[in-house]
Amino acid sequence: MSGDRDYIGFATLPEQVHRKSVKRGFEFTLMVVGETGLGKSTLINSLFLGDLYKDRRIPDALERVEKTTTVEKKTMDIEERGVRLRLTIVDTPGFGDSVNCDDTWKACSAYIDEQFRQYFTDESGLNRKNIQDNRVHCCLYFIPPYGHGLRQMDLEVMRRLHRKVNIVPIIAKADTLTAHEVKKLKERILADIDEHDIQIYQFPDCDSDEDEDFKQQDKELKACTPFAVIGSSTVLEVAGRKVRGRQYPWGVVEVENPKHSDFVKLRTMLISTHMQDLKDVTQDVHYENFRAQCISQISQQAIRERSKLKRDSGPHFEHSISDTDRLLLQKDEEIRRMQDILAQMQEKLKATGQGGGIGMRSRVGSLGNDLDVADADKKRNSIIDV
Ligand SMILES: Nc1nc2c(ncn2[C@@H]2O[C@H](COP(=O)(O)OP(=O)(O)O)[C@@H](O)[C@H]2O)c(=O)[nH]1
Ligand SMILES: [Mg+2]
Repeated sequence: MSGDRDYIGFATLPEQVHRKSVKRGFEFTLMVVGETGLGKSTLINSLFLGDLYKDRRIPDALERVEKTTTVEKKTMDIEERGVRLRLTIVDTPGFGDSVNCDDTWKACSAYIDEQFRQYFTDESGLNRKNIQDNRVHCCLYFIPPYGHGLRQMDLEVMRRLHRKVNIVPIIAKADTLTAHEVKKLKERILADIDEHDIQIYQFPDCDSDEDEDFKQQDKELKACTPFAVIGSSTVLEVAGRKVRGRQYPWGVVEVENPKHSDFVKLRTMLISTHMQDLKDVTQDVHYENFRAQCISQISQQAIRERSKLKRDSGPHFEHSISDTDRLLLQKDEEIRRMQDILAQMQEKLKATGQGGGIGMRSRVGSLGNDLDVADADKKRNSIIDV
C-alpha cells in the first residue's frame, strides 16, 4: 500500500507517448537519385517489395523495372507488430547522358521544395492536427561503381540538394567491384565529399549508456559509409534456400549476404535504427531552413508592398499630410513671433508717443522667408532701440 502512495504515475509517460505514436502511425519518405541504369528501381524493389509482399511472386527484373521518366511516387502502408508505417518511395528520372544532369536535380529539388511548401501551408492553416508529412526524409544518392570517386555531375547534384535533404551516398552495383576496389572507392568518395564541402547525412553520436552490441553496430554502420549495395528482383535457390540474388556463370551474388554487400546494413539503418533521426534532422535542419527562407521572403515582400503603397499614394497622402503639418507649424510660429514683435513695437511707440505699426500687418500677411523675417526683426529692433 505504501508503495502505491509513493507512486505518482508519470513513469507511464513513455508508454503513453508510445501508444499515441503507434495509434497515429509513422510516415517516412525516401527518394532515390542518380544516373539512369545504376539500379535505383531494382534496389527499391529489393529493399521493400520482397518484404512487403512475401507471398507474391517476384517477377524478373526485366518484367518489373521500367525506365523512370518523371518523378514517381509510390506509397505503401506497412504494418509490423501493430506498428503502422506509411512508406513513400520517390523514384526520380536518372540523368540519361553523362553530360547534363540539370533536369534531374531540378526535378528533385522542385519535388522536395513542393513538399516543404505544402507542409508550411498546412502548418499555417486551421487544421494543424492532421497534417500529412510528405517531406522527403532521406535521399539515396547512387554513385557509379566504374568511376574513380565522384564525378563533376555527382558533385553538382549533391551540392544542389544537400541543404534540402539528408543525402545518403550509395555505391551502386557493388558486385562489379572486388573487395579491395570497394574499399578504395569508398575512400575516394569520402575524400571528394570532404574536399567539396558536401554535407551528407551524419549519423548521430551514440549515447555512452547504450549497450555494447548497439555501440558495435553503430560503429560498423558509420565505418561502411558510403554503402556499397547490390540489388536484384530475382529470387534464386541456393543450397535449398530461397535468396534474392544475381546469378553469374561462376556463382550467385546474394543481395542480403553481409559478405557480398552492405545492403542489410543500409536497410537496418533506414528502417530499424535511424529512421527517426532522419525525420528529426529533416524537421530541425532542412525544414527549418526552408521555413526561415519563406518567412524572410514574406517579410521582404511586405516591406516592398508598404514602400510601394507609400510611393503610390505619396503626393496625395502621407507625405502631403506631414509636409502640410510641418509647414503649418512653421507658419504658426512665424505668426506668433511677428505678433510678439508687433505688440512690443506698439508699446514702445505708445511710450514715445508715435502712431500704430504701419506696414507690419502687410509683412505678416505676406509671410516672407525666415531670412527676410530675421533681417526685418533686426532692423525693427534697431529702430525701436534707437
Ligand atoms: N550488376 C548489377 N546489376 C544491377 C544491379 N541492380 C540493378 N542492376 C541491373 O541494372 C539495370 C538497370 O536497373 P534499374 O533498376 O532499371 O536502374 P535505374 O535506371 O537506376 O532505375 C537492370 O538490368 C538491372 O537488372 C546490381 O546491383 N548489380
Ligand atoms: Mg528506374
